[in-house]
Amino acid sequence: METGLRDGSIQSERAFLAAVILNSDEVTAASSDPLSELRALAQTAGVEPVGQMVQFRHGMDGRTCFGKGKLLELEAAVKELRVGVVIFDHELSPSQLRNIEKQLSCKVLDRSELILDIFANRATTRAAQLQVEIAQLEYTAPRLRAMWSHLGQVTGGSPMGVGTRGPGEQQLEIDRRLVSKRIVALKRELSEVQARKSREVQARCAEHFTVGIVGYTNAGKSTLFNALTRGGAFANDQLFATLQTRTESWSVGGANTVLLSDTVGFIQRLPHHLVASFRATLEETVHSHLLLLLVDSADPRSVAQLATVREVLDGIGATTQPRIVILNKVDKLAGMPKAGSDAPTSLAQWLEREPTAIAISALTGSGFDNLRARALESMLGEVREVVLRIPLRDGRAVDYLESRATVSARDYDEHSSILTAQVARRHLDQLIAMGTRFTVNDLPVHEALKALWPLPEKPIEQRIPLHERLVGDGA
Ligand SMILES: Nc1nc2c(ncn2[C@@H]2O[C@H](COP(=O)(O)OP(=O)(O)OP(=O)(O)O)[C@@H](O)[C@H]2O)c(=O)[nH]1
Ligand SMILES: [Mg+2]
Repeated sequence: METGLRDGSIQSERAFLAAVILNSDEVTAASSDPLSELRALAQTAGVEPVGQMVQFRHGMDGRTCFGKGKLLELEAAVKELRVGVVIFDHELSPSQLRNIEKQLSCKVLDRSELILDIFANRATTRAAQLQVEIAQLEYTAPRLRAMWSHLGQVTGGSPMGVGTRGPGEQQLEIDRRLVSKRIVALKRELSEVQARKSREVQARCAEHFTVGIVGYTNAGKSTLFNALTRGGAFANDQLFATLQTRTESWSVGGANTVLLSDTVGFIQRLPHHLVASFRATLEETVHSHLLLLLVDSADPRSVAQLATVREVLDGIGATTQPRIVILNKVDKLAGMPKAGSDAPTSLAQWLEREPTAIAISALTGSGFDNLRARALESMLGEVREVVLRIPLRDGRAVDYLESRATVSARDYDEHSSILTAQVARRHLDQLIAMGTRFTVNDLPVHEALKALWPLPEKPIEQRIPLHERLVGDGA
């Protein structure tokens, strides 16, 4: 079905950026350039920002966001600069959107629609496309409007650009019903794709030590990933260059190899529907044995960005594995003066704030040795020496251990192979999954596991695979 909603690539249009900054939002209000992120988002979407306007207020105007006088000012600017689209830095309600559009005779997008537009253009895998389309339909359906039919007068012909192939008024009711049906069908397909993906991720985590690179968009995750592995991830100075995770092996010293994953970047105020849809993409992150929290240490907004990353990780339930903060782009950091923000301006200041962080440059490779050493330490820290007793017939289990763990002694009795081995918990989990009947230190397996790796506190809810939580929770 063609809903007309996804044709909205706002390519090479003249855009005007607008924001209300609430007096309560001290950090943004104090920033010397509060619209810098919106500008980067707009450029990533392919439009040309030609002007911007900020109003400081105690609260948003319920009808039009901006106050009356400011809106008139905006209307004049839109005419004078021949603006094609006005983009607001927050979510607007459907009625606010309509009211502002009516007054400006010009297309209006909010921050969420802009981000969705970027995602729609970037999504290449089936899973990403499904996720984006669901989020778009859920977000846009209540906002379906007679798609700027009045714009003919302004552009002197048919309107161009985002959403202009949308339905007319009479179509709206029918379209809303079609949209609901479409969402149901897409969700069903997505849950199938995700169940498969989820099995893959869990199998990978059972067999290998897995490390996830996570961080704010544009922190340098893909650049680091490419530098440490044989690469293949798309890295670019754009927001949301990466929309799908990618996994390669990374040698952390000696014969030790881990699996490293590059992931989708986070952003502040990510549209609610998008977070829900992308949860499954973040499944890699939740299951990783170690998380590298990558920060662009030279970005004046980095402190808030790191806070956002931590919030998102907590929100998706990635709370049980160790996290290492990585200060990236230290090559850019040297003596950067930064006005109007409390961001650290030197490595020393950063380390005061994040004492256990590692400083690196993904571009020059500095700090990589340190990073490898810490990853290796984390990997080996998990290992315990145990004596395993495995039925003689179960050659497959013995082969598995010989190839994945370090076996230091082998013995036999009438019924069993007796192996002394250095194993990680995941090795034993894998033996259980293979149906092996074995003992650990002469104890029943589950009892031994509890003693060797006491469980971290973890709410039961977080053990439910993400895709199962996504399906049916409505968003
Ligand atoms: N100077 C400097 N630039 C870097 C460094 N690491 C990455 N970059 C640049 O930062 C930009 C973003 O890099 P990416 O690797 O695409 O960032 P990302 O975190 O994968 O971004 P998303 O996929 O959009 O979330 C690119 O232009 C990189 O060249 C670094 O250590 N120093
Ligand atoms: Mg990337």
